[in-house]
Amino acid sequence: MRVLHLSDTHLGVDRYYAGAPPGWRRADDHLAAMRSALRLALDGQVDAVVHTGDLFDRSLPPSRAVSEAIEALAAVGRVVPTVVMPGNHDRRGLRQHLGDLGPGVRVVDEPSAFLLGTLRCVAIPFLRDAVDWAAAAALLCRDAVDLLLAHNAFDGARVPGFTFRPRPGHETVAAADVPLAVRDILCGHIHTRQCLALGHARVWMPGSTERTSFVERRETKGALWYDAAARMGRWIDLPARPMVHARQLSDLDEVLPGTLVALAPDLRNDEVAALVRERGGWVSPWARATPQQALFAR
Ligand SMILES: [Mn+2]
Repeated sequence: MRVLHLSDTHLGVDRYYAGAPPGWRRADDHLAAMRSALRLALDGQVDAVVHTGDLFDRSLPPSRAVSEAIEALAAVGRVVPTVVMPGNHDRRGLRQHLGDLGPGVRVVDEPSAFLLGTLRCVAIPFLRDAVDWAAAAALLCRDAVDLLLAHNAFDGARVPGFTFRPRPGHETVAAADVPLAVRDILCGHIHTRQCLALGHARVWMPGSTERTSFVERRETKGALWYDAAARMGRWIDLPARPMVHARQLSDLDEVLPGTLVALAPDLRNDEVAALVRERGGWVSPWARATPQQALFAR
């Protein structure tokens, strides 16, 4: 069976970009990224879809994001069996938002074991303490398991400037917490794409489908195409919003249309504003307050 694995779509991001053109929403980027990942399933290139959490950016998502998620998941569920589970951002669970999406979509709010097509799957939604994670895994993986679905950090997972390591009371799962029956783990949570060798298991992390912050500006975004029979995975690259950190005015020369730009605090506001106006972009009036806030050059 061929599985499309996507994660961390963070639908409904509603950060406010002051100065943006009317109707411009960063949430549209996240929706477009999820739709382009799911297109592979709609085009018949896989036999199942798994979404491993942080479907929404917030535990109480905007109603528009909920209806967009329902539409996208129901459509893919009519084509192939689909599983979706909560991440730490969906901490109130997903069923209350998604309701019943039909027989093709399984919404997993609690640790559970089930068949996905012919695959024996165990799904463990985000748990705050690795001790609870290990207990749930031990309980559910007593028999043979083809795939484990997770939304926790694992020992050795990396994001820019940080490597996750287990410690008491922490969410990071150690190799010893993974039952021996488990070989491949499809995991969300970590927004940086990577495949981690963890004792007898491998942890596949496709990362977020869209950049959620400037920390991710150098990362390629997309999904994972996983062949369960061959136990082989392949990264799928998909377009994401370009992001650039501008430290000097000349850095803006290289900026492609559609780029979100974070400005170094010492850049002169009037010079930046003139340049952006010339290019038909916009500057957030509080673009200078923190490096996270941006201008958008179209
Ligand atoms: Mn996330």
